[in-house]
Amino acid sequence: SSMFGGHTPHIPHVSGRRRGSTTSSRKSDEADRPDPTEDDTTVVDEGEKSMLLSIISQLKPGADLSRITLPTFILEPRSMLERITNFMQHPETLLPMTTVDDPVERFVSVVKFYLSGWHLKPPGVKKPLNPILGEQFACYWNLPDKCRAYYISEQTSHHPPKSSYFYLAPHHHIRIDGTLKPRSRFLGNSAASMMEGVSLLTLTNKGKPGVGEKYILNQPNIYVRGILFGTMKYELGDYVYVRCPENNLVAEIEFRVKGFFTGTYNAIHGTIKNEKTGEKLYEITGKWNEDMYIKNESTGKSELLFDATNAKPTLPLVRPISEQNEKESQNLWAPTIRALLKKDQDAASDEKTKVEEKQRSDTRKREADGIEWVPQLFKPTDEFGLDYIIHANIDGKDPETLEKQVLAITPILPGSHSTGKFEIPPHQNHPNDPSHVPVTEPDTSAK
Ligand code: 2Y5
Repeated sequence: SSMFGGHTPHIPHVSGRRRGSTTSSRKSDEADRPDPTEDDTTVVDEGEKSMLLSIISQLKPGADLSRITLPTFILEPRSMLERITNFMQHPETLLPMTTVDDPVERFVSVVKFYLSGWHLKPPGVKKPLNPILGEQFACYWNLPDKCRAYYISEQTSHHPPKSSYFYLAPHHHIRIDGTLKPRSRFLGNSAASMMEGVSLLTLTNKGKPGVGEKYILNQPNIYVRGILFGTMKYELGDYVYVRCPENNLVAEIEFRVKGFFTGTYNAIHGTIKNEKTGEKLYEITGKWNEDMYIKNESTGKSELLFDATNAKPTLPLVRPISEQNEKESQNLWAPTIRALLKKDQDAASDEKTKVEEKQRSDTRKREADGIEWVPQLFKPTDEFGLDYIIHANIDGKDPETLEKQVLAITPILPGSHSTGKFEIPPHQNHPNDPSHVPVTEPDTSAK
């Protein structure tokens, strides 16, 4: 592989097919947002290239990029906490899992969900805003069957960056817990973000197929190639797994970066196996941004698993900015995002610096006072290598109770407000029970 090589051949600028917007669903500024296409190359102009070169000239291969401030023209106009929701934007792959009776077929449906999210990305080579410590983002989906799904996230660490998230589709009995821990390295003509951290998908349907089953997933790494020479290109790489210990099933999937002379872009190749017997059940091939196929090893029959080219995302909905507090992503970064959308890099850089300077002075103050920062919505856990888990009991016996429990964690729906009780001063340790969450029912009338 030429991943570490310094001579990536010029990659032609491919203009992609248009697809639906993958950005925030706030109607107010949807029109200002870039129209995402399948394009995953970026042509930087001379000024931009010289900016990158001046950064690179100070870096040795292997250098940690997490403390380097990168130029704003590579920024996607939203936070990583929001970017993670791309994963939940294909409810048509996510929601059917709890209706599948056969454990192997159910596993295939989880793998299908897992593979359906990677094609959702901003055009070109962009990275989301690095969330500040304690930044929060919450959203919800109106699902086709009139039910809702909810997402809550918080930046639980700044150095190293850790984004913790929680997703619940109460009526579909699906819960996802995860922490994403990107570690970025400069490699020469390329940069890599190693996507550490796991996602835990739990089926909670009492009395239905697969109750209590857990699926542990990890993410492919992200490479940007052609920084010094040629055109910047976004690639996914390395091995990922989806594992269901209850049924001894594992999918091992390789995201293949293009070889120096051989191979194609965006290819995947994987197998689904019974971990106990070693029996190979399925083979998976295709491209994560186009068609993906699955072949049944015993029948030899191959079929389309997911068609990413024509799949339309279901966008999450967010409370209006006027209702968001100062820690919430879209509100916190609003001036930066506005400048990025206008391509005013100086203003974007100034606004971003303001937010980050505040974070620095808050850190200094805490250090001076000898205070340890704790997340507000998540608590540490040793389970499954998750690092953090939502700080609330989500154990309701029926979907309605579950929904109430989620809505009590933090405002998600328009018109819902947090109570004073919920605002824990940043210097105070979290009470070790979920009794701090507001008991008042959020107003669900607004939609
Ligand atoms: C930081 O600067 P920045 C500064 O670094 C930090 O020190 C400051 O803290 P402090 C802080 O305030 C801020 O100013 C730099 C660094 C931060 C990278 C991440 O400029 C990106 O805001 C490296 O941030 C890119 C490498 C790989 O950023 C490719 O290290 C990745 O760390 C993406 O933000 C491709 C995009 C663009 C890259 C283009 C060119 C690179 C040129 C390099 C030239 C040397 C965390 C890393 C984020 C990686 C982005 C990953 C994409 C999103 C994937 C979503 C996956 O204390 C979702 O000094 C998976 O004040 C969900 C799974 C669910 C099942």
